[in-house]
Amino acid sequence: MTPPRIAVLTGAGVSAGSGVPTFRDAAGSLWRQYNPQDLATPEAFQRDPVTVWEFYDWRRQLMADCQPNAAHETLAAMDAVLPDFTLVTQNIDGLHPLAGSKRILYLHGDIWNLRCTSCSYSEVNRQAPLDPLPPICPQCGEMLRPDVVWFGEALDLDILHQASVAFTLADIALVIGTSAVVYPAAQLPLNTLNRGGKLYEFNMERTPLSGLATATFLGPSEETLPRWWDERRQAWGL
Ligand code: BJW
Ligand code: ZN
Repeated sequence: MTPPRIAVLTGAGVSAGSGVPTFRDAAGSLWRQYNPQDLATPEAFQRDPVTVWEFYDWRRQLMADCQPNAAHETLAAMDAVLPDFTLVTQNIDGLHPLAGSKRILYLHGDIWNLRCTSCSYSEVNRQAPLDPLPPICPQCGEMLRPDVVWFGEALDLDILHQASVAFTLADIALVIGTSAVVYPAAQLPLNTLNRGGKLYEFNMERTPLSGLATATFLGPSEETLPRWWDERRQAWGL
């Protein structure tokens, strides 16, 4: 049997089991403690770059100690055996490549990349904590910023287009650990549904997508996803 074409959208919940804080759900999640307008917008960075950098430096230190969990590992295993497979992630934590995933589209950037606010300089940088803070561009002396997409900023159009095509062509969309409230990411799985494909959701709770989903598997994705894949893999002879 030919394996189906699969497109996956992941969010912060896929890394929750690895100890990375989510944004919107539990008591300890980031936006319960901090106001996104003060920390994750270009205006906030312009107003107070030091505070914004301290927030990102703290998260880099926290993420540096985190390891991929069984959900990341399952996605890497799927990447290795499925001929038509695309992983689209909203996460900036770098745990998908660490688990071994190869075909990854990063919608909201990567916290381990820094880029200049003035010239075209960018670098991969895993130093945590950063020193100096804010970091300075070695090419022009201006400030570097985290290479992430803040509210009100445009996503990379080429990456968004590739993600859109993958979900449109997919037979199955997997939506894992996202509250599905941030756009345009949240609308990607609708492309699969609109073309007659199936949507499977893996989350601790129901989301705005649950009513449309073919099935929602409630529980930690580090448990539900490996189980789902084990059953399918055998049925598809993989
Ligand atoms: C588990 C679990 C476990 C827990 N197992 N599950 C249309 C309508 C309304 C507004 C807009 C719209 N279009 C655009 C907007 C504006 C805005 C937006 O969406 N606002 C809404 C919030 C209302 N969007 C933008 O500004 C975007 N830009 C844009 O649209 O520009 C126009 C343009 C587009 C395209 C081309 C050209 C131009 C940019 C959005 C950038 C988002 N940035 C952030 C910060 C990144 C950097 C950083 O990390 O600091 O991205 S915000 C934050 O939210 C982060 C995340 O990627 C994103 C999504 O969050 P996610 O991943 O869903 O996490 P949570 O915490 O919300 O949910 C976790 C889930 O996991 C929960 O459901 C739990 O239950 C679950 N869970 N443990 C499984 N173990
Ligand atoms: Zn520069």
